[in-house]
Amino acid sequence: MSQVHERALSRIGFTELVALLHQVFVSHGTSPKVAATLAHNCASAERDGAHSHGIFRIPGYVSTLASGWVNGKAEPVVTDVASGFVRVDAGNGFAQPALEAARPLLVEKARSAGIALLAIHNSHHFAALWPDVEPFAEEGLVALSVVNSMTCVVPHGADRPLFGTNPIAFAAPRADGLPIVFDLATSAIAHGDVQIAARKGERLPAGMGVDSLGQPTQDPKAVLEGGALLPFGGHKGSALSMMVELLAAALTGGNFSFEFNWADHPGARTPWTGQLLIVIDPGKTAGQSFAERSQELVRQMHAAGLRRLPGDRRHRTRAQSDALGIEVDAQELARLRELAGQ
Ligand code: NDP
Ligand code: PYC
Repeated sequence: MSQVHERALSRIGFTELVALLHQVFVSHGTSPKVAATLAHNCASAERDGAHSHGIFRIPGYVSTLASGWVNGKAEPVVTDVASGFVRVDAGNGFAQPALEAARPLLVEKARSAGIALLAIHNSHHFAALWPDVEPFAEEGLVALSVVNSMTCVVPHGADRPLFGTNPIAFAAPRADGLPIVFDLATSAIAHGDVQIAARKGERLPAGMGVDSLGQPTQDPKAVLEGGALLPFGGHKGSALSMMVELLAAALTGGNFSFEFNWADHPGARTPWTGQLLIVIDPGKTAGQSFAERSQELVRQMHAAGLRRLPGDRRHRTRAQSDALGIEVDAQELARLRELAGQ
């Protein structure tokens, strides 16, 4: 007989959740400025139902800060490298405050040159990637970002893990609607979702991972304990993951996913790598405006029968959260209050 465990759920407003998470981060060693950025990022993911990178990640942030692996008070150093190239040394801190520090210069360059690149290195990214690109599209720009993570993916045709789960996120404005945004791991499944499946006692879909002997498995624990993930789409996803390593690490000056060693920092969970953003001003496009062209593409996709665009589910969940409050597990919320010292 299967047992169903009922979870008690609570609701919390976005502003209240941001304030609670801010307190958690500050209590565990970040500066108030870094806390503000991370709290907003994490609460946004929870609000949008991006559960693998919402409050589920808080224990990982806390244990990482306690381990001394990351500098929660780092001050990013922004360098104006060339007409279309901005570099940030995140100072062994989080990537999002580095992006925030470089953002005004990046946008100024993108608007004047038509395109600009931001290379962040010496950084830790432990979050969803769409919050990094969506705001650019909200102000009429096209943005693409890649970040590499930690070795846990076997390149297609290889024998052992090397790549990270290496997500790619893209955002573009459109004339009559929310920006078009997608954000996807280049592994068949995000590492966070494997952890969630293991915690819930659920099996993975077929074709996502292998066990410690390299044999296909649908047991998330076998993947996490000595096993590995596979790229999505065989050689195609593997090539994209390789591209992410090159752009996010080699081009930025950050670590490849296999280059850092956190063994001396028990509790460390945040990959110490790099992140690349490319921002384009579509105002330079010839002919009809880009936003009208992207609207036309969406119209044709819907006319072809498409019901769900990437981002639709997230925005539906966001609307629900805005109307009713963000739905969170009551136990997890109580744990957050404890971590905040409340
Ligand atoms: P998903 O596979 O859940 O979704 C990928 C994208 O496809 C999303 O934009 C999603 O939109 C869209 N989508 C999903 N299903 C459909 C569908 N049926 N029809 C149309 N569109 C669809 O994401 P992943 O599991 O690959 O990644 C989850 C998160 O993990 C990402 O935010 C990623 O950035 C993060 N991550 C972060 C890493 C890091 O190092 N920081 C490493 C790896 C992953 P929607 O959101 O609306 O569902
Ligand atoms: O879910 O794969 C993932 C991930 C890695 C680093 C942060 N998230």
